[in-house]
Amino acid sequence: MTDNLYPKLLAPAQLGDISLENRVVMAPMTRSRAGEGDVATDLIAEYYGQRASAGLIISEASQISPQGKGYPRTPGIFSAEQITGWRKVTERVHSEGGRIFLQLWHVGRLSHSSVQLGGQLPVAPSAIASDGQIYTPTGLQNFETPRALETTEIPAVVDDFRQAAVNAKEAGFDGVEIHAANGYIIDQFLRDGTNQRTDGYGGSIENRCRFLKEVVEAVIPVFGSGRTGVRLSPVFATFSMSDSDPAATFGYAAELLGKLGVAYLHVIQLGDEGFDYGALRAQFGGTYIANGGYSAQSAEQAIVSGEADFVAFGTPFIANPDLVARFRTNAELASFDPAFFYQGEEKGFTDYPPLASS
Ligand code: 8OZ
Repeated sequence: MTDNLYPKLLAPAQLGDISLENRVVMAPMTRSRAGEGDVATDLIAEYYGQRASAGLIISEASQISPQGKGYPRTPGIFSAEQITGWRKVTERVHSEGGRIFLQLWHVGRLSHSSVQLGGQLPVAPSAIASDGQIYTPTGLQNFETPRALETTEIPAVVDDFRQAAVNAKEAGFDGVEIHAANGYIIDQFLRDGTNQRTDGYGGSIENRCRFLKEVVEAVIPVFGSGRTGVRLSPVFATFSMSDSDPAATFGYAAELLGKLGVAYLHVIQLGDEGFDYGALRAQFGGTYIANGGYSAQSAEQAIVSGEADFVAFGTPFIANPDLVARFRTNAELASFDPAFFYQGEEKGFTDYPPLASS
């Protein structure tokens, strides 16, 4: 064993209410291997169990309701069978000494009537379609123009987030992360490119942040603020996402989340020349998880310099279940095969060996 080159990254640390073995977080990654009924399977339990040496695992996004689903084979967290499936995952991770949060997800407009109950249109803050196409059971299709939620319908969607958190607790998760990033429903409310509402949920930044606020306020009592995190992606531009003033919109959101006292803010730091993530972090004022293209070395540097408290790694965890051990021994990292990101069952999923047996 070589000297520990990453003494901060690999040291135990407190995140909200929980003690973590290290500051390496496994980022949420959709892998599209859920079973019948969008249930997490034994294979999924195996996959997360293999990665339990991460300080914290954040699960792949899990739809909070049938309406919140947009893609084939993503695991849900609303049915009894889904709770049972996820319980196998949490038991496996805990038996390996790990910690795992569930990511709560509603796709909003990034869905298709062919995957919605009764063939209904997907819902969103406003009736504005994303450019591009979506995978459906019958192949790639153009995104449809969603139906704008009535003001009176919004409390039920907020309550779906709360109930999903209750279900996550029943399934044995250590906490939840609210997915407010990557162009899904909360992000659609936050940004003025997708939110043109004229009620209390649109217009001003305060109004556009109201849905996020209500979701966070509904979820916090379930696990406590020390076990409730939020993920944002201020400059994510896929799926026609845009905002006229990301610094102001996300600055306000970060300050709001700081006041609400969530356990952490997890930020996908794309395009860092154009956006001041340091300012965002200061506006939040709490524990900050940085994500996006970090190496062990740059992660250590980010923690030492005070740029981040924890660093989330996504794709490095795909082919390196023992990523933390590899960092510790400065071992080479295996590379993943993107052909198996979203398909392949065990192939490209649970068949990447840890170093000792490779
Ligand atoms: C890749 C494919 C499908 C969904 C995200 C939940 O971007 C996702 C996702 C990623 O946050």
